[in-house]
Amino acid sequence: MKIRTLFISDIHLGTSKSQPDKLLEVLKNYEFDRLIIVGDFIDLTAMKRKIYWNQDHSTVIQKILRLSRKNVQVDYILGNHDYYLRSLLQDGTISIGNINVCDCLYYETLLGENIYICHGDQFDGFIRIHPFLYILGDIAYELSYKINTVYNAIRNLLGFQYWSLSKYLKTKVKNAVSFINDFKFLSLKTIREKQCDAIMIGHIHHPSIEHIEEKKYYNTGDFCETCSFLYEDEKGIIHLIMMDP
Ligand SMILES: [Mn+2]
Repeated sequence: MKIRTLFISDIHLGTSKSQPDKLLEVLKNYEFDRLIIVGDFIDLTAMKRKIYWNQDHSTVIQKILRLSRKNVQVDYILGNHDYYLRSLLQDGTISIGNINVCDCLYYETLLGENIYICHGDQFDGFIRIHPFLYILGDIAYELSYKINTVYNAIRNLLGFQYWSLSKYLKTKVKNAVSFINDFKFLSLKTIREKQCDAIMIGHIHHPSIEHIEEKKYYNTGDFCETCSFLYEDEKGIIHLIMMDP
């Protein structure tokens, strides 16, 4: 299918939770002029502890490099899991091959909607105030993910449907501190400060397209659990797709 731009984030390559096979499916099924990676593409933070890598992880990178050498404009916005690359940035941007690496960018749709795009960890008060607790949370998340795999293997044996523990925990725990709402509130504040029509982030693995006070909030989701992404069609409309887990 021909589209204008594909927006993806939170692939977390290098970890076992990453689902590069799903992303490869998307890269195969869509033809696009521009690819915008909204952070946490390669999980360098997790790879410092433990590396998980298979052929699909390599193929994703090769495929994107190949696209960037052809006619596709590729932008790579850095997230908190690939922030090590931020030290490479000079004046906020650097090019690796044909890929433009940056911290944020402005994007205009065919309909003239002006979108400010960044990974979103900038709004994460939890990371800012408790960086150490955040790392602990990350480890707990990985652990819950493993427990979930075993639990679902049993459910599957008994003929039950897939159920996501970490998604459940995330909704419960983060709702308790109105985590997601804080994101939307800070996003709205940023839209006003940057004087644009919309904001697009990733980071919280919670895909959505929403109207907030006449502005728009887009979240690209992730390729770990929800396997979701956004795209702009050739008419300038942005769509959210959630694949089966
Ligand atoms: Mn992130």
